[in-house]
Amino acid sequence: PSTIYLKDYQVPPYLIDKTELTFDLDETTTVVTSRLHMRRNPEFGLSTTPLVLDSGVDVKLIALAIDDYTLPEEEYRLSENQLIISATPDVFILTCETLIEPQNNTRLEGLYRSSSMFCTQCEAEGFRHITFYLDRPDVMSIFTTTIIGDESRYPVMLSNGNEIERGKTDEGKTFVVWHDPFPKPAYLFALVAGDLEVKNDVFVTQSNKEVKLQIFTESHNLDKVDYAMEALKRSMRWDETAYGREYDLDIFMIVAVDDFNMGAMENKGLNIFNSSCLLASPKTTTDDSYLRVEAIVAHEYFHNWSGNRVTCRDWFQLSLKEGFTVFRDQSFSADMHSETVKRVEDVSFLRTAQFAEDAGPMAHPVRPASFIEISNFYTLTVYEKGSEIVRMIHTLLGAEKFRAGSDLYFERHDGQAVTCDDFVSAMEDASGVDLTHFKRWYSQSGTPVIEVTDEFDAASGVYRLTMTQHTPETAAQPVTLPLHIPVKMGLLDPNGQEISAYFNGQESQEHVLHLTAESQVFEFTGVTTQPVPSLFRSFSAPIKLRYDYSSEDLLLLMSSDSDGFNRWSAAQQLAVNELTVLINQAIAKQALSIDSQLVKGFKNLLENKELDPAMVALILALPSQAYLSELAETIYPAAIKEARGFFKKLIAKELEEDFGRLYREHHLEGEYSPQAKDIAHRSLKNMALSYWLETDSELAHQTVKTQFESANNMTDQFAALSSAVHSQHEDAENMLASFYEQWQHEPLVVIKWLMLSANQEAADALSRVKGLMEHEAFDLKNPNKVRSVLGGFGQNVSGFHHEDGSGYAFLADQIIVLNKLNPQIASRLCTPLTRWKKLQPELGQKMKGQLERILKEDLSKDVYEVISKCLA
Ligand code: B3K
Ligand code: ZN
Repeated sequence: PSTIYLKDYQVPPYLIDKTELTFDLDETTTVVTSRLHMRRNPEFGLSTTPLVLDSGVDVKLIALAIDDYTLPEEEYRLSENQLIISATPDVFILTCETLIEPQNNTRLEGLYRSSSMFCTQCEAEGFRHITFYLDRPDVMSIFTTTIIGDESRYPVMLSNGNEIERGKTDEGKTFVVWHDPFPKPAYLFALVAGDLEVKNDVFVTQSNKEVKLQIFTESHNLDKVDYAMEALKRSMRWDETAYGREYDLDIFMIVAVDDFNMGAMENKGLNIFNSSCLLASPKTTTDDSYLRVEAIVAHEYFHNWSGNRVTCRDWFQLSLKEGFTVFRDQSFSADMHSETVKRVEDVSFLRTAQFAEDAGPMAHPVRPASFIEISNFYTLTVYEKGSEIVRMIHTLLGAEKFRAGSDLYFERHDGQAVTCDDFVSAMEDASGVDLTHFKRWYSQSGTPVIEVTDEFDAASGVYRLTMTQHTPETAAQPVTLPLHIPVKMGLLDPNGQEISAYFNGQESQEHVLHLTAESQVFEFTGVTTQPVPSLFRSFSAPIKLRYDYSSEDLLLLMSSDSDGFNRWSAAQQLAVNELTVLINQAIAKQALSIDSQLVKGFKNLLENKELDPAMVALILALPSQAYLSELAETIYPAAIKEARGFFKKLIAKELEEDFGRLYREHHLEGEYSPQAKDIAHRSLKNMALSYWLETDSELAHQTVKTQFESANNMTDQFAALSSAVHSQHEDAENMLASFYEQWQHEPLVVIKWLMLSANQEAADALSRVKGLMEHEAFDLKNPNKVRSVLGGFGQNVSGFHHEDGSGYAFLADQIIVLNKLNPQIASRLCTPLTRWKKLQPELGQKMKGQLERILKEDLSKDVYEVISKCLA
């Protein structure tokens, strides 16, 4: 497989002004006819360049014509992934008839079947599996789509834009014509056909335009779309107020499908969602999933401007739309609920998963310089770190100038396919802030490490912070350079009061420092006592901080910092410090013991009734297995697990009474609602329960069962079940079985059950997971189920990291099978194997052996890229 480079970008030699598509849908072969109104691109220069269209192996060519001239075979060349026509006029219509077999499409890209319906997924390069095309985002075209199908099977036939015509064909089939007035790249094309029910609503935009809103699902799911509909309306309103962005078509549609490779897709006017990211009801959906539905509905809707009206020039610019849109959806969720809670959740995820990616063999800049398979670059780096870059621009410019920048960006580039540089230029031009140095964040990978030391001179009242930055080198990036890093910070006195100090002549309790050099000194005056620095408030940059905080410092920050994020972060740091001691004892096979300061911090925390229960719950959550693995120099999975288990029990025993009390205080009676206040109580109650269960309390053991049996909502029921499973409750097996019994007809609950079951720690974890794959509920062709079982297993320490290597071999077997069936899913499943170099050597070598075994197979580009980079 070959590597594609950003530096080789060229404008397209041809343009497609109009695209007319006809789909004749059928159970066996679907006929696609395209009429492409093409011309040579004047910007390209050379006027003799052949026309090279992208094609998929699965597309069968039937007829090809330029204007009215049917091309004989000697006038074109067809290879595995291209159709080449050497001579064309300057302006012409290319007509092409192709056959595809959506029912055999297990890759779930292009046109495919999901249960009884037809649906599409074209981003990034799926359209070429439908017909021959210039399948690249800088070719934007006006689409008109005719869908022909049997009315009784496909009463609903949808595509982008507005329905402009409907009628019967001579054979008695129904046809529907859709027209989308906005030029778009092929990756935003969508088609859906099926026997679907619809929920209708209306949104009136800020300029008083009525927009018809429709959510389509299979009939048994129609009762679960109300929440998504409300979330959609909130998103539409928010984008008007926060960004001045109004919706632009007369209709906005969303369709839920069960088989989908990722979360959802922002096709123009016709979003397609994985049903797990759209459907919600109190009895079947947890609070987390409610919030996820809201965030994803918002994310896809926001793409209408950040992605669709202004799109990407090429796929290296993916973060232009994804980083920005993640930033937008994070801000939206923060506004709808709690800003601090949202920030903690996002940062915790970033530090765990994106940092690990940035330190591993697939590390790449937010704007990658090369790839083999673009599907592999829909990553945490492009999305989450990309969002952090936009957030830093927001911090550097301030809210008002940032808004001016985004207004200018949308105005300047509406209808265009542009680059990350264009985005930054708009921000600079509207604000007058120079972001030249800052832009390095887009091209340099790796997580910067910031070392901070300080000195205080009581006599002069001067406090100095010395900051040094360094980004780790990698093979692909032998030299790394200093970045422009915004450091939001403040100082606390020993009583936890904010110190008002002078920096650069300005007196303030909070400062934004600009760390731009490799090493810099920042001097504060008017400081009367030795302060404790509160650094990188709200996580003002995606970095790793090294400052030698004592446990007392951390306890002070934890209880008193005015920045809620840093209160949480201090608690995490203290927990990490203490867990590290325990992990090292476990590695050395010593008895575990610690005189924990964190317990004292927790004690104070639990006595403070003023605090947001959601924040208390987050602070109580111990650093995860995954986060501790990311932090470790060498990962000892079993030692980390042992240390976490020991620590949790220790805390639970010390604070047993508090956890029992918290449980009762935060238990809600009455009807379920997914509003922030109630979610907060449930999260603290269930966190308390999970600790309480770690004690020998008979009452706790009884409580978990009662909650499991009598909860009126999935959050509480599933929390009880998970806690029982993770604490190895004696009834855990029975509870799992009865949960399946109760919910076997709800696929979205079944995937949660599969995940928890696969995740269950046990000596025979592997054979249990093999059993799950044989279970009636499992289906290898359904990505949600595969992710649940194999993803869940990848987090199972005793099963996946079994010392005999059987867990790794099993995952490798599954990757090899899925590589043929669905390369995108197969490639994602490789992630746990990408950490082999950091694993304790005996395990790392076993993992490596499996990577080498996979590499010997006939691999898709997707899997090849990941595995070969792991072994490089
Ligand atoms: N843009 C899509 C992701 C497409 C992934 C293609 N492999 C969803 C999103 O980010 O909104
Ligand atoms: Zn997106």
